[in-house]
Amino acid sequence: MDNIKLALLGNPNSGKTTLFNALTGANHYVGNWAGVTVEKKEGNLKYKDNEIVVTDLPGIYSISPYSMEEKISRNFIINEGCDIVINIVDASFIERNLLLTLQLLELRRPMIIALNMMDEAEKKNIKINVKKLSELMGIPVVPIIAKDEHGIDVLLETIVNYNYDKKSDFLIQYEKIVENEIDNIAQRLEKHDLKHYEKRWLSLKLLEKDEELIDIYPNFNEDKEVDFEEIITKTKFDYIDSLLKKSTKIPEIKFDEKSNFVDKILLNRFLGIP
Ligand code: GDP
Ligand code: K
Ligand code: MG
Repeated sequence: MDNIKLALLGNPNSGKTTLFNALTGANHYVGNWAGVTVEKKEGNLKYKDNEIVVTDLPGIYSISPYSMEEKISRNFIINEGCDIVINIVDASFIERNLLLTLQLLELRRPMIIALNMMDEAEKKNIKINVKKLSELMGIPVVPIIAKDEHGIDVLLETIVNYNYDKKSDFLIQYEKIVENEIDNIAQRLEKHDLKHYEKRWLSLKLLEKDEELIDIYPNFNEDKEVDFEEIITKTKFDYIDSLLKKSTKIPEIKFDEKSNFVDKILLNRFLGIP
C-alpha cells in the first residue's frame, strides 16, 4: 500500500480531533458533509513513502441511523469511503466505548483500535491487557495518549503494516432464534443486490428493523412478536462483559455479582458520571 485512506471514528470526546491534528498537523481543511451542516475534516500526511489521507468522522455512540452524525459516519465506512477504520476508544471509559467497537467489528472491514486516554485510564487504576484485548477481537490495538502525541508512530507503523487483504471473520454468536432469523434473511437476500453491505451484517440490521436499510430492502420489514433489537444489544453487552473479564481490571464502583453492564451504565448515569 502506498496510498491509504483512514477514517477516524469513535464516541464523542474520545479524542478524534486531537488524534487527527497529531496526524495531519496543519495539512488539513474543514468543510461540510454534502447537504448538511455537520463539519467535515480531511487532511493528509506522508509516512515512509505512504501517502495517507485522514477523515475525521462525526462522533457517535452507535451505528444506528437515527442521527445525522450516525448516518454520515456509518455510510462513509460502509460505502468504502476508506481503506481502514481507526476506531478511537477512550480507555478510561472502555466499557461504554466498546459497544460502538463491536458494531464496527461486525462490519468486517479493516480496522485498528487506537486505545486513547491511557493517562486517564492509569489515573483511574484501570489495567488493560492490550495484547489480550487485541487477540480477543482479532485486530491490532495500539495504546496512545493523543494529547501528548504518544504512540502515534506505533499507530502509523501498524497502519502501513496492516494486512489489507485478510478478510475479517469476526463473529458474535447470538442465541438460536436470532441466528435462525439471520440465516433466513440472508437466504432471501441471495436474490437481491447487496451493494456494499456485508450479508450477515445486513441481515442482522434488517432484523433490528434499521430504518434506513428497511427503506432500501422494504420486503424484509416483517412484524415479529420478538424484540430482536433488544436481544441483539443485550448479547453485545454480555460480550463486552466477557471481553473485559478476560483482559481488563476496572476498580471503580463495586457492584454485586448479579448486576450486569446495563445496570452499571444506568447507575453511572444516575451518579452523574459522564
Ligand atoms: P473528539 O470529540 O473525539 O474529537 O475529542 P477531542 O479530540 O476534541 O478531545 C476531547 C478532549 O479530550 C479534549 O479536551 C482533548 O484535549 C482531550 N484529550 C484527547 N486525547 C487525550 C488523551 O490522550 N489524554 C487526555 N488526558 N486527554 C485527551
Ligand atoms: K469535542
Ligand atoms: Mg472532534
